[in-house]
Amino acid sequence: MNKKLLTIQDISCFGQCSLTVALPVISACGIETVILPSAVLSTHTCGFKNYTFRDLTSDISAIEKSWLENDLKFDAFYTGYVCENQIPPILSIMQNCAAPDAVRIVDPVMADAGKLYPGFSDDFPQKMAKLCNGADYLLPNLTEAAFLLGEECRLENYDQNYIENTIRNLHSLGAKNVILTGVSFEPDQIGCAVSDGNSIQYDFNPRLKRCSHGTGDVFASVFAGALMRGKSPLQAAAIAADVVCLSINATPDDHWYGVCFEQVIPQLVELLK
Ligand code: PXL
Repeated sequence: MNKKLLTIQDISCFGQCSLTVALPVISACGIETVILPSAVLSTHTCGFKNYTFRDLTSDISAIEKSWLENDLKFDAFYTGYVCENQIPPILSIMQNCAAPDAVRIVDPVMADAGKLYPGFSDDFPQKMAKLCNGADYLLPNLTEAAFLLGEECRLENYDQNYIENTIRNLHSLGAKNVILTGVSFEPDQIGCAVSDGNSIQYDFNPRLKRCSHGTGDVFASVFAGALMRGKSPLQAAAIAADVVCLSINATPDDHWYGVCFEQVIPQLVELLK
């Protein structure tokens, strides 16, 4: 049967992130992609000035009601950038609109490089932690992991012990599998750690000079699509990391606000074969 994935995150009209990445990427993976916009912004919030922000929290319950009345159910949920008061209504949709054995993929989008994104209050990470409880796949970067755990953020000079401790603590929030991104033990390599709660496997790629906005959304979207196509979590993470590297390499140096993932959709399709 045709699998349906519901993704819940914002529409940043301009900026190559969130739904403008997730919808094309997951569709290219051959998965029917249903969207629920958490907010509509003129641009994303990092580096643009005077962005508009329409919070769509008050629409969510009515959308859920409509879906329930039409008996619409989803095989997977993938959440990204959501607003302060959306965790309870999102948990309600994930409970009430789930097909049997539906999986929950949670990317706790809220921070990077040691800082919360503009507009999130200091208690947002605690709210986000509630969405992580019950996630089948939790995909934080190192900064988000530290915020979720209420710990000091360490972005360098850490060892494997620190990473594996962090992963154990993330499982304690109630996540079944943890995919921790931005992990680096060597200056010229970066990658992710994939844990099922028993063992941890790593996937590394060469570190590229440029670090770009939107790469987390490309990673999570490819991961979600590849997983739905039957790849293992480690395979899905490795394909996602490859697509991120290809996207960065396809992006001109002066293109600062996102990555040109559109250029590498043919390679994504190949990697899924
Ligand atoms: O790429 C993550 C993201 C998603 N949505 C919005 C953002 C960001 C990161 O800055 O601002 C609105």
